[in-house]
Amino acid sequence: MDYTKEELIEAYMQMRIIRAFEEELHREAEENNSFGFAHLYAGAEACAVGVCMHLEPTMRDIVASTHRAHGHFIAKGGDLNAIAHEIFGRADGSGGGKGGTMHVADWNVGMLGANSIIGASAPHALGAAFTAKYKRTGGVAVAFGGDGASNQGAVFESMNFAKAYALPVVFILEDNGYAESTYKSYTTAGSPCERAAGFGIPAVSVDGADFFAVASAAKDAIARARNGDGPSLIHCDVPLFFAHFEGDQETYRASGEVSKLRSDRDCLALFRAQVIGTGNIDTAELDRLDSTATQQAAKAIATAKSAPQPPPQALFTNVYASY
Ligand SMILES: Cc1ncc(C[n+]2csc(CCOP(=O)(O)OP(=O)(O)O)c2C)c(N)n1
Ligand SMILES: [Mg+2]
Repeated sequence: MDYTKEELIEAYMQMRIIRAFEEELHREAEENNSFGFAHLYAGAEACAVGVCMHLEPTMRDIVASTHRAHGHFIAKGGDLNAIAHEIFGRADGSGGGKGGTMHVADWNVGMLGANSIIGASAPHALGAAFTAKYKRTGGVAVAFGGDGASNQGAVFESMNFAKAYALPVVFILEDNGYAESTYKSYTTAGSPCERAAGFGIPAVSVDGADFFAVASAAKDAIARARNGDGPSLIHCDVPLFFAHFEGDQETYRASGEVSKLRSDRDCLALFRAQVIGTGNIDTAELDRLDSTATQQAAKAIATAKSAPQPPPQALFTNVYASY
């Protein structure tokens, strides 16, 4: 294996924390402990972690995210308590509790932010990549986006500009098959890699539930960007374990579809199967990480739920940017 034991443990722990956090949020939503209009990331953890493990947790390397952002935030090094507080609208949240689930961001670690405009992560990352090149920081920008987002014009404009200017940007297409309730065969022509090839952008398609496949493709793409060799695209086929949004009745899913995805395409189970037997890590060690992650996620959410909300005066701060 190309990774040290420490790297593997850290990757597994991050994936497990994202999963435990999302499962816990789902329970909260089912109990009507509302935290806004939320889109859970569970199922795609290998994508966020396999990519972000090659990035610095600083503003030098940027991640521009989507409406399904919790996994990207945590994988980029964002603090679990800060995101839990933000989601529940508490003063100690990463955005002072004023943004919530669809606006989680932490510029200290290079998490530019979630955003609810589908496809907007591509031009956001493009801008960050342009800055990195112009200022010669050596930084890389990553745009996460969904299969629905991949049909937006802004994404194509960004790919064109990125290639024309050889910008250090990597487009990660998290393809869960759906844009809201619509399956991709109703909306999408051609293939993501062929579209990228049209711009001369190197592209590869991987199993997004396979941490090692994502990590290896991301390592190459990020190295290419850092070396001045321009943009790349990675198409990751990912399962979506929850509905499009919390509260959605999922009438568009076939019966048994989600349980089959959970049993056949769980990145955590796959990771376990891949590392156990290599002599590097044993089951008991991973079990311990599972229970630590579950406790940490539950604690972060319980603490956030009883934490103070922002004071009324906070309405008047952070309204305008100052330069
Ligand atoms: C520009 C724009 N158009 C439409 C929407 C409404 N919308 C919200 S999520 C979504 C589907 C996005 O699908 P995809 O990019 O595949 O992401 P996923 O939810 O599957 O992770 C749409 C169309 C929006 N938020 N922004
Ligand atoms: Mg999708």
